[in-house]
Amino acid sequence: MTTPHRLLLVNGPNLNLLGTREPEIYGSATLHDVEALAADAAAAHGFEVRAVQSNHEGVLLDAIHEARRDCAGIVINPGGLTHTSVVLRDALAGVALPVAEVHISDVKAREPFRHHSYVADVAVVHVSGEGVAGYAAAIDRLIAVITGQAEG
Ligand code: CA2
Repeated sequence: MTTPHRLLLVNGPNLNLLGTREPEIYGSATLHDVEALAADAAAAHGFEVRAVQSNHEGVLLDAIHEARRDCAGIVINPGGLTHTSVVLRDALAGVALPVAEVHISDVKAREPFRHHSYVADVAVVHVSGEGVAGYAAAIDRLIAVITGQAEG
């Protein structure tokens, strides 16, 4: 089977609030801006993006499972689920697609409870603290892995 030129972009709980509160931490871009930026970054490499954001863990799991059918990789900002969710980690490990983990803020420079990620060791690309531009950086690096230009 040929590799699909499509990525799944997953934004977890509360990221629908981007651009409305806490701009000192998360900047002023909205979720819509992030999804447009991601689509542009992927298009530069001939890929498209299917974007999902949900405040419901099961919706995210279903989207991740579905990606097995027609996506080549997953870019995910799991939000607070990063620090709590074994089931999200199991879903990502279960679909066996390359994963890029993105955080807008520098999680290692924040509260200690944000320092551990259940997703980190199932991801091949990690971007944290680069603001929303980090989504584009993660997409560039993930596509390099998918196309064999970088090691996963
Ligand atoms: O820095 C990130 O991208 C985070 O994944 C964002 C999560 C946080 O729990 C992680 O530790 C780091 C929080 C997402 C909530 O986003 C909001 C955006 C604007 C206003 C309120 C919340």
